[in-house]
Amino acid sequence: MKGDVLLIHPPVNFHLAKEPFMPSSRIGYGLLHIAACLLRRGFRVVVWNLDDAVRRGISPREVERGLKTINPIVIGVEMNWLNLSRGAVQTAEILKKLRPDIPTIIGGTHATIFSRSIVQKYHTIIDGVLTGEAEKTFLRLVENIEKKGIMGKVGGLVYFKDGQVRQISRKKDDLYENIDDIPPYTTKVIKHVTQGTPAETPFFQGIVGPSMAVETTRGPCRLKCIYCIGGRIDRVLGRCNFTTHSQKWIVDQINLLIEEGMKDLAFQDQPFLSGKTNLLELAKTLQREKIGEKLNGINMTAIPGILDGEVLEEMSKAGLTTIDYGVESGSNRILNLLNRPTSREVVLDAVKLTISKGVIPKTFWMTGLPGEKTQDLSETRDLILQTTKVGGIPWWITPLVIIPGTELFERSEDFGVKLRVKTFEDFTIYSNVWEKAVSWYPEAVSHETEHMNRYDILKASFDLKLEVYKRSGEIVQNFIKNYAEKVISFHSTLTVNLLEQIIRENLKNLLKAFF
Ligand code: B12
Ligand code: SF4
Repeated sequence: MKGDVLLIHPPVNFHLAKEPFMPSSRIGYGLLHIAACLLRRGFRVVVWNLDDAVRRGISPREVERGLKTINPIVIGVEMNWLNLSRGAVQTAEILKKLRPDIPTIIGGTHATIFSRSIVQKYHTIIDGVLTGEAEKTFLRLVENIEKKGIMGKVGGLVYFKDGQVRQISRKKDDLYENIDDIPPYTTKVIKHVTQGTPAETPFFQGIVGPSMAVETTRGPCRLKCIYCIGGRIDRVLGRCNFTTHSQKWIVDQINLLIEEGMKDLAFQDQPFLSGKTNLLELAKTLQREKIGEKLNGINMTAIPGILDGEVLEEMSKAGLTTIDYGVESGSNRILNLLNRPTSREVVLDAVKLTISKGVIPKTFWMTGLPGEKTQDLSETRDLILQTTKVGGIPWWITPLVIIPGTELFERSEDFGVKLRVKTFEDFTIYSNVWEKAVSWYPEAVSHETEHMNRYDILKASFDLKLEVYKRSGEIVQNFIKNYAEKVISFHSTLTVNLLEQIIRENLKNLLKAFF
């Protein structure tokens, strides 16, 4: 039998007095796919949701006790998201104190972007950052440690030696070219920190039930919206071409999670880019497998206007209940500047078409966009209100956070933007702030524009949220009166009461969400 490997989803911050303003309730499926690859090779893998454990009041002593029950040969700590930056480093620090002999490796999108700074500053507590997609490379690293006692020259590894940060370059073979070669992930690896028994909460709690994201695609998006990393993800994670999982792989993953208790599922990557034929096939496969009947709902993301009536109808019959539409702005001038392939007209048509097929269009909006002026904001306000009249539900209205690796981050000045948050240490602000009843977080606004300072950006999002919140009753009533029946006609698992509860709950949440 091979050795144990411990993978950790860290908390946002061990030392926050209250809940973090950007919670980290989900374990990334990237980490879980790494676990699946290790399991396939015969390693015993334990995943800890330390975020959940910290919320339940676990102490460092209990972490130590938990470690003794596993005795791993390597520990991997997830830093996929900016809000995990502080908590991942703190986790590594605790582990190094307890077990300096066990190599601790950090990985994930955010860690990859800042790998060199992280290693430079934290090399005494972190043995390396493993950059990019890591199913193959982490396995190689674990096997090297098991066989030779050293990490070895694994592609993408950033580490510290002889007073310098060093990096081993990645090769083509460092990732699975065919993503179907990566096994579906299981939540069974997620264990209780102290008892080592299966965790009570392996799933993220959605409004209706336990929910999980399922991977459908990998690789760079062909569209290049300036504020998004999607079109440039090849530079970060190392995969040069966009690729799609087979229908069989997706259904196997879904069925596995259903067996494990999942009730809600989300395709949050880019299935919408896989093309009409592929999406219709996916819909037919899900219908044949009766997936919709086994779940409360399926959610996916899409760009407004990219899905036609036939795809929407078939996906709805397959169980798709909601679509997340990133609308971002109601100003065509701004949409153009962002390189969004949409317009006000396209958005309105997409919302109408989507609800006509029984799928709830959730809309997402931002403020603080480059070039945005008062006139653009009033166009956004106008479009938000128009969409609510035709079946759209505003889900998030938040200030734009400029993420490293995006075109906007790298060419901020060309877009008239002044970044406030630039370095790894600057980004720890997203780990350091605790939640308030309303989302007023000037310290976490990432930038200022030619026309708006950070308070203007916050106020603009706040004003829009209030506009919607004030109309909550009206929005819910309009939806229930005109659209609930249509949604229920496609989805027998939903009821008017449930729809009302979900929409009300979210319109309340709108005031809280920052990013
Ligand atoms: C799908 C998706 C989601 C889904 C599911 C994510 C998941 N992986 O489980 C959901 C909806 C849950 C989600 C949520 C969020 N997301 Co998201 N998401 C994406 C998206 C579109 C695709 C990610 C993906 O699935 N890639 C494929 C998988 C397999 O790769 P991966 O998860 O990165 O994992 C690989 C490597 O990173 C690495 N790795 C990961 N973990 C570890 C750990 C170790 C130890 C090692 C060695 C390696 C390693 O190996 C993995 C396997 O190859 C990306 C954009 C993109 N195109 O990448 C944004 C992205 C990752 N998300 C982002 C953000 C900001 C968020 C949120 C904070 C948004 C919010 N405001 O709530 C939340 C955070 C959730 C949380 N836990 O706190 C940012 C992160 C930017 C940053 N610097 O932090 C991205 C890059 C998008 C963007 N805005 O630019 N997201
Ligand atoms: S926002 Fe969507 S469409 Fe635009 S680049 Fe990102 S993933 Fe692609």
